[in-house]
Amino acid sequence: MSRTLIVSNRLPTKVLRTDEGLTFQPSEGGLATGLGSIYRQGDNLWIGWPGLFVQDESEEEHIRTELRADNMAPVFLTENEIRDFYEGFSNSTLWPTFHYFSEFATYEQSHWEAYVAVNEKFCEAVLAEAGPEDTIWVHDYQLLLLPEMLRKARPEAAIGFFLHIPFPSQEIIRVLPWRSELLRGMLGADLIGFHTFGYLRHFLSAVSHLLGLSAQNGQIDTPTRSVRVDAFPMGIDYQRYALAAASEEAKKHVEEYKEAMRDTRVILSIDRLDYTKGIAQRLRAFELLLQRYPEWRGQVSLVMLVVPSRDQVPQYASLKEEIDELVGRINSQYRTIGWNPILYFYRSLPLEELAALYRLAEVALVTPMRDGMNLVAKEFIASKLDQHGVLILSERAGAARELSDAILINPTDINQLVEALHDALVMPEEEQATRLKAMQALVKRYNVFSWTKLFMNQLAYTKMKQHTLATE
Ligand code: GDG
Repeated sequence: MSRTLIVSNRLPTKVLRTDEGLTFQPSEGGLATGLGSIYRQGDNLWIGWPGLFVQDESEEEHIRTELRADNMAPVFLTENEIRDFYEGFSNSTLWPTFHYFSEFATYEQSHWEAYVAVNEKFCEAVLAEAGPEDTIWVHDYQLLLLPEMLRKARPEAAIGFFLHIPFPSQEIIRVLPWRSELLRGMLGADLIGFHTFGYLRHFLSAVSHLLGLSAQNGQIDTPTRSVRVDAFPMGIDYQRYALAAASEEAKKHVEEYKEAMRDTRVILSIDRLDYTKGIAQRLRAFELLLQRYPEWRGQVSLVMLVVPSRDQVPQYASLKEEIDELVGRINSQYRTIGWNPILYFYRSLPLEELAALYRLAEVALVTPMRDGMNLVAKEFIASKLDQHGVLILSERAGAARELSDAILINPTDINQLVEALHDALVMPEEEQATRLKAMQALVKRYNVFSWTKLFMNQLAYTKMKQHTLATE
């Protein structure tokens, strides 16, 4: 019997050490939901880091057994590995580089060595589980070397790789001292997926310029094998967000919020703390809106949820300070006794409250500098049951390729952002409904389940074709 193994840096369950002992908390991320239908089936398995440092072997065994019961297998990482592989190479070298923030990138040989070593550790964990017939689906930028490592050990295995972040222009990639190793690492897969055709084109150009490999019709020919590349824009679990927004609980929250905010209109902003998300630029645009259009003072508030993330990386800590300062300055300048311009939350909220915010907001302001896809934009669309609401979306988010009925903006053009905010606030209801309906049809159809299916079917097809060619 062949199985499917999903491999990602983090498992869809987070293990926490509390006073009562270890607790196992399922993650609610989009990937966990989308792949839930796969890894929970039969003997399938999800392999990844469970999010804590183990103290001894008995704790390891305990975690291993608990996770096994839910079709997961842990890869244990040490504090040094998290520092050098995760915070170091993954989040201080690859993340800024792939998001066009090369000025933030560090190039540390020791981080690179940790990255290689941790990818090897993952490779061993996968090999300990994988049979020759199994399908292996590797996820994201923390594991770029893994496909090739697996290929060396299992030349016949079906290996897929999906990149969740942008793939940048080859001019940017070539700055990396380890560019060829990284590209070769990815090419160990049979199928490589990206969110958009733009990222795919960048990848093909990098492979051609840096490795001298040619590509035709979505196929790269290496000296020994051919590798398929394609775009698979990731979707969300549409029903989950539509149902959460429709729930009595969300309705109750919305009524509470409205009363507390005295019916002030709401512009919503939701992100992880990250310099790629354009949070500070968004605050400056909101400030300029209040300056340029004083009629909105007292009428509109920006509800801004920033979820803590990667606070061990220096740029994230200074971004947090910048946001705190901007919010403080804008609020102190414009607030009145009864009105707060910005309602800023630095924490994460449970899904029901998130759904209530999506339902309440008239405008969603999704303006990343760069974003692989951006699922928040799609979740907002799915939550708008009454088809009343406007999405302002950065043209540099992968989601902009599909959501062309949003108000698309260039996030560095602050004037355009201010005008988009004003336009959104005065947009006739009929136009809002027309735009939302078109986007809802798309987000509903191309959901996370169809995304998973498309990728897995394409991988199976690629494998079958390779096999047919080899036996001809
Ligand atoms: C990476 C890529 C790509 C946020 N706050 C809360 C909360 N969230 C959830 C959202 C959404 C998810 O977190 C964020 O997903 P994004 O796609 O917006 O962004 P990244 O985390 O950067 O994800 C990105 C994605 O991978 C998938 O390929 O789209 O481009 O960077 O689902 O709802 N969830 C809860 N409480 C919160 O406070 N429960």
